[in-house]
Amino acid sequence: MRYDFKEIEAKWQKIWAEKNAFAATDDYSKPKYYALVEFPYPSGQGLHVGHPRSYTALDIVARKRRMQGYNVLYPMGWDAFGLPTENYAIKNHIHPEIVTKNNVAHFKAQLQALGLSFDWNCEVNTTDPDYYKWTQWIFLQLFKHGLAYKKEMAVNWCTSCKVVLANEEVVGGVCERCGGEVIRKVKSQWMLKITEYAQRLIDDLDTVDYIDRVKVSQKNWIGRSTGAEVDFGTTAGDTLTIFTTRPDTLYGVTYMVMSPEHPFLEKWADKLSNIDAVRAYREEAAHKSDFERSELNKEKTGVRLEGVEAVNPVNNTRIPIFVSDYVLMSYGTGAIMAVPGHDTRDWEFARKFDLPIIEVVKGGDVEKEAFVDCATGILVNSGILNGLPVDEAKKKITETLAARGIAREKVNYKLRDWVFSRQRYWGEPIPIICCDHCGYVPLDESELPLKLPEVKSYEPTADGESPLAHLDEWVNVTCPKCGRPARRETDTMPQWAGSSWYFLRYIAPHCDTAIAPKEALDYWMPVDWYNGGMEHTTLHLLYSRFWHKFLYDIGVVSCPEPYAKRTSHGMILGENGEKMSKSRGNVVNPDDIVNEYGADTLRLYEMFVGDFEKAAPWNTSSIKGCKRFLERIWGLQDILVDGEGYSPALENAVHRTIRKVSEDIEALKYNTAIAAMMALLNDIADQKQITRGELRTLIILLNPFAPHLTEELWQVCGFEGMVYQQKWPEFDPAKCVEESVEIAVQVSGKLRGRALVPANCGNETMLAAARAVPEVAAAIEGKAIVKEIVVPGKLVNIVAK
Ligand code: ANZ
Ligand code: ZN
Repeated sequence: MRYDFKEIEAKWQKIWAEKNAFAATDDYSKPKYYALVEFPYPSGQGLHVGHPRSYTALDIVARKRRMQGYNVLYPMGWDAFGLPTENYAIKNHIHPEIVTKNNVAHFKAQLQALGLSFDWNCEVNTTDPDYYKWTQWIFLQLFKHGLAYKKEMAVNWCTSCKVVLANEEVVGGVCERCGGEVIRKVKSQWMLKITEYAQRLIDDLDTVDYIDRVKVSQKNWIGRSTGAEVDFGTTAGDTLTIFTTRPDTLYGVTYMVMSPEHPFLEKWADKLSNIDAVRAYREEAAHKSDFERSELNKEKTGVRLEGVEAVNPVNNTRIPIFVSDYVLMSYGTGAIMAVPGHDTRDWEFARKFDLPIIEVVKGGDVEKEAFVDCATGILVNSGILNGLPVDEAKKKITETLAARGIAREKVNYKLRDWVFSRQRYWGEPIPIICCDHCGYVPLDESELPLKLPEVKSYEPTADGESPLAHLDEWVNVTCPKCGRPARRETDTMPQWAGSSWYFLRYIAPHCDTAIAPKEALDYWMPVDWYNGGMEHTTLHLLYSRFWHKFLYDIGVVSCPEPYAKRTSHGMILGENGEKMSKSRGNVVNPDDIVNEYGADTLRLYEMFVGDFEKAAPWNTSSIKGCKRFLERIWGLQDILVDGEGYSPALENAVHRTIRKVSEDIEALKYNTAIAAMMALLNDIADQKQITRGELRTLIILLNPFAPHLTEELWQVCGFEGMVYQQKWPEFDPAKCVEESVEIAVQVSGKLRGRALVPANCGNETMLAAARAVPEVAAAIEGKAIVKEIVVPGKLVNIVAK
């Protein structure tokens, strides 16, 4: 019988849907398993072949867990607010709601054609008012707890999208979305105090099972740094406080640097004879992003203050003060003590401005370069610190200055508060009313959702206000507190809002009295396994952990962390090894693959293509190999013989395969799980027959990978029920031990070496081991293989010419 994947796949997708086969149940007596993948942004381009890599991987986990007796929640939804949809709507004069609806329908059809076992009863869409009612509700709680506040601040402004970007959205100095130029602009913005959670966000990483690189990059991003604040006197009378991680180097300070935005500069305006130069320099710095300003090997610039000097508290020497853009106002105190002997940026600056360089830790050559890696060094030229190792010197000087009241230990974090305002249309309206008399007044919760009003144009205004600002009727309201005329907030939330809590809504997408009933949240949370892209590590993943911790603090959820386990897949690249993109012309459309080879082949291929965690270039010949494997599985029905057990010759191989597939799925080693099934198939082919017991097991093992084909084969062979309802097979560890035997390898009858192979292994395994012997490989290189003779367990003879 031909393997007619088109008919088979359509047939089973229909049956699963009719049976509601993959629905999570509310039988809370069963053990639960919550598998989650990042829901997609339904862009106009439709599904990318990268999406199924993540979705299939956790589909395999979800299907296996159901077979292991768990009540499984594996949901899907749409992260549908955001700029690309809005930009498309502006260009084509179609309402973003309609654009979204069309894109979602297209995406959904594409996903359903892949046979993913999502529970579509739980589908959510972040742009649905019943959904964003709760996004707004969470915002109100944050506001009421002092974690949402408004602040005038210099923000990253994308000149092309005309929108404020979070630091995380500025990559390499340009807009992450459009590549446009990003400048600094002062605006009043809603901010969320994620910094209040910085330490807990670090500490609780110890309680979750995330892959290391995710933990490391979250920790680096939060950037905890321990040191001291030290007060320097100035001739202006003010105390200039700095943050340093190296108080031990205080005797090596030869100048100070203030950020161009430091408030003292204007305060000192009448004392500074060159205030105009300082102002001009500040103006220049405003055009640079923090990223550019912090770059290590850029040319150092600055202006020396004329009229004010600082005093080093350890030796009372007077030192000059500079403004320079390499010191950021947003970190520490916005001012530093410069130690050119031991800090690279200070060293370069000192060379350029001809400032003294003092060695205070022995071991380098500070005339040539800053001696930075000096943590194990000994202090010199440092008064009371001479002879001390760095660690002790830090402690001693901090204590000494602390006793004088001019220093204190200090922990700083790189993490900044989250800029939560967007001046755009297609986002959740921020449910706040601005009253001249009462300030920011939260909307009453009974008025949620605050729906997005209709507008004629979605274009942001030239002055950067949201298009909502034009809607007088919507904007002008009476203050809920004092009854005076007031205005609605016209900023909307960033795209990251809806995705910060969506996993909670899947649990009860239609609940209208709460995010979800408490007992449902308690049962399903935390998510047991969450897979998603590395690029979300410091954005979505961090934001959602923050929101979840807040919801935990106010008693909405009972677990402090949302995700028990986090893994990440590598990207699927174009056949040329480069990122798939329209401009490179290397985009593979998943629909084409499904049409030509079938969904099961695409699924299997994406899991086989390489190490799950690494990027993998598209490979057309490997996809053909996957198809052939499935065809051979399909052909097993022709060699089926009676017998519910395993035949003695194959028994150990079957047990080993069960173990391998079971364990590899848990360890993200989908490719080697498939390879193990391929090897078993070869062993079966050697036997030229398969018992019903063996086929049964093989079908169940393969089902999570190729669900359609396996259901059909199961039915054709007359097994009872459906595969997805079967119990996951067990293995007998005693039968998994692999005894090995040594075989002789000849090339054209001449002994060339020996190889170790598993006892009772098949011919393919023996041949592969034989060819891998270096002497054999050398002897057959460049020759044509005429014949391969295998004597099981004893010998391989490769006849080559
Ligand atoms: C003196 C010193 C000597 C420093 C030395 C380093 C090495 P992290 O680890 O990133 O926290 N710094 C402090 N505030 C700054 C700001 N607003 N902009 C730019 N640089 C700033 O690094 C802290 C160090 O970065 C601080 O310690 C300070 O330089 C600098 F051998 O003080 B250090
Ligand atoms: Zn009021």
